[in-house]
Amino acid sequence: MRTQVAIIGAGPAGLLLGQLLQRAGIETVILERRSADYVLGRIRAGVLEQGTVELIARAGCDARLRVEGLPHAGVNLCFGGRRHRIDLAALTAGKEVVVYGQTEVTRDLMEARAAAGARTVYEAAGVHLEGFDRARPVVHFLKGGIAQTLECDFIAGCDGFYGVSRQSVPEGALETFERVYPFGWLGLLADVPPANEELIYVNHEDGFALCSMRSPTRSRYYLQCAADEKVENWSDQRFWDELRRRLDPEAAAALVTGPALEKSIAPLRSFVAEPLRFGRLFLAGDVAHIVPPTGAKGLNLAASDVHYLSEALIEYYGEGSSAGIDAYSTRALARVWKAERFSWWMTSLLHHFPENGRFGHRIQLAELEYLVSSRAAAASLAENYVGLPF
Ligand code: FAS
Ligand code: PHB
Repeated sequence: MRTQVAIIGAGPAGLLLGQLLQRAGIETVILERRSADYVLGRIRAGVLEQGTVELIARAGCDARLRVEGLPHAGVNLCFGGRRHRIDLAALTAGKEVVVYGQTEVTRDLMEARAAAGARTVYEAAGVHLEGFDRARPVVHFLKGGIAQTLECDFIAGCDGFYGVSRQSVPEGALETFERVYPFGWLGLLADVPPANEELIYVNHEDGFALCSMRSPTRSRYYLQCAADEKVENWSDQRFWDELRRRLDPEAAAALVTGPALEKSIAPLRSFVAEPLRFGRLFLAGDVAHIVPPTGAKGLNLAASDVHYLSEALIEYYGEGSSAGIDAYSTRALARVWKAERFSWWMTSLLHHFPENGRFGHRIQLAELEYLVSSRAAAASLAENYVGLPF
């Protein structure tokens, strides 16, 4: 088998890159370890930056997003039992975010890829990368127990934090930076109307909470929990009671409860691997960086990398120039680190850190009061939340 760009991973990064390249006439093959249903079954991100929406549109996959996506011109901060709205649109000359689940983005991209007849090999096992430090990289894998070989010009490692691509980089060629947070997020998905039409981020002395949604009839909620917490310890009722306790009175009164469709705990970490290019291997998405979801940046950063990498590869094949691929790592990382900072800052501001004591909690409250009383401070939060320019 031969192609121009071999993509490892059919998550948002791999699928979006594949779609942008195929529309530019560049042939790709995606190798995905899991089944399509398994990939679609993972409940993850929910908020798209305007730049991500524009990229999905450039990929020709925004039809359903335009109809079902929920544009949000504001976001709410709740602390001391009071809720304050940050007017994103007013503070960013009209920019908004769109609430549209990662599952739906992935589904739209999968369907577009299949309709274009582009090849995705699901349940590809034992992926092994070879020769990306030379002109003719090769990817080996098993399909149905049969050994296969994919020759290509370039490999895009889009296989997530636990993927094989970053692990394939020679020892010492990679530098990593990491911060692991002493808590996790217990998430619950339910077919109940949202407690509020916009998101609410809560700083409560017993822990962070977030009210989000997937549609006017499907809600997504999160509670800060211990890093070693077990989801089995949380009945639906316990979750709803604790969430109600952390919300402001109006949201608590508006909270509609119901049976959980999904309940899971995600660990929180900040992580960056540098650089993002090794000869003819490029890293894009969670394979290269992880952010705590407090800033709603994970999926959007995957799209950011894909913006730069797709442009670079289209320039290479279209104009024979390697300027873009030579600059990819530096350009992508410049935006990655700004989103890492914002995600770390939102996490530090909104979560309960027992080790920081009462003084630490008062500093958080002082910063929150400053944010909701200073246009300059609110504008800084707003321009990062809607997404800095590419
Ligand atoms: P992904 O991990 O989505 O996709 C990588 C793909 O590669 C997967 O399909 C995997 O099966 C495949 N793969 C792995 N190893 C392979 C191999 N060896 N061979 C072939 N394929 C392989 N972001 C937010 O913005 N908001 C959130 O609320 C949020 N919640 C999250 C909750 C959890 C539990 C997790 C893990 C992440 C969350 N994220 C959130 C971040 C998430 O949305 C990621 O940023 C996003 O999925 C990144 O997309 P990809 O880079 O494509 O990686
Ligand atoms: C979500 O809807 O899953 C979501 C929204 C905003 C975040 C994190 C997760 O910051």
